[in-house]
Amino acid sequence: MNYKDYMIINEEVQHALDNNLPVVALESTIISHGFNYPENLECARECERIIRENGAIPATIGIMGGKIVIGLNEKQIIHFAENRTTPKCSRRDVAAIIAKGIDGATTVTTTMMFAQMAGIKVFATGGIGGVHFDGENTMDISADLEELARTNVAVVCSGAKSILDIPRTLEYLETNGVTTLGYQTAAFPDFYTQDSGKKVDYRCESTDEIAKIIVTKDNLGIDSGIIIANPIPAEHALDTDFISSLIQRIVKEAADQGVIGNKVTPFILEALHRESEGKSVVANKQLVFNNSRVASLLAISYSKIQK
Ligand code: PSU
Ligand code: MN
Repeated sequence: MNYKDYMIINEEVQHALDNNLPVVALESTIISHGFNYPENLECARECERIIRENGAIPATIGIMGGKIVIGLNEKQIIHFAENRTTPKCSRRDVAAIIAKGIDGATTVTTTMMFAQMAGIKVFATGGIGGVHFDGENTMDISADLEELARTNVAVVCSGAKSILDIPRTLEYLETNGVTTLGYQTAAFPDFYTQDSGKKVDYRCESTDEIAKIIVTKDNLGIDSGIIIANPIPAEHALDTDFISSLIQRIVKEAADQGVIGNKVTPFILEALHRESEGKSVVANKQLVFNNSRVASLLAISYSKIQK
């Protein structure tokens, strides 16, 4: 047996892959753990709609009944949206979840893994995981960073959330050879705002330019992901002081309550959505939509070069 025996690729996505058409991967942890119901469902549907509108084919990824599904259908997406207790599936969980025949919501890590297995090059999400505050003591460093260090998938995101230690996250990426590209920006965004105060490695003006870098990396045999940092649209960005003081308080609450491991990110997201009176939800949705759009353009640029 090989990995294909554990994978179901939907017909439309398979047809696209066979014919070098642009495909954009989407994750399912953002559905089960990133938003409440029914916003999670609306968001998942809207990302797919935007990808189609921009000329690419969406492939939302998740594990259902022990099978890796590439391109969840409407009913399957509803299943992830309704079942918010579906376990988060990171690299360490994959074999156990598949062998047990249960469901798993794919994170950035596992969506990258499965996208690569299926032959998908571009993935859109909100923000990557990273080094948590006090990570030098807790060792809470997202597996996303390790995956970015080894898997050849381009991740279009709005940087990393300011619930994370962004300078240390960027140091970690540098050590592991992961390039950060800014889409029409030189600043590394921090999710709710356009500028974390840190810089990306290279600013790019177009998705054609980005696709050329990806192809060059692959031709050189350099195995790693690439981060395409796409800032939240200005009109949806939150006030820096408002969001950073709220985050500081919530991160402290999480630590005081002893929240650890893979519960940390969902705990903080949920508290933020609740305590920002919905502002963070709107911002979060809008940046994911914008990332879906840019990922579609990038997938198109990439398939043009392949042809
Ligand atoms: N950032 C978000 N929303 C999310 C996540 C990150 O804005 O839902 C999810 C992604 O799936 C990411 C995961 O891969 O959280 C990181 O979790 P951890 O910190 O446990 O590695
Ligand atoms: Mn963690």
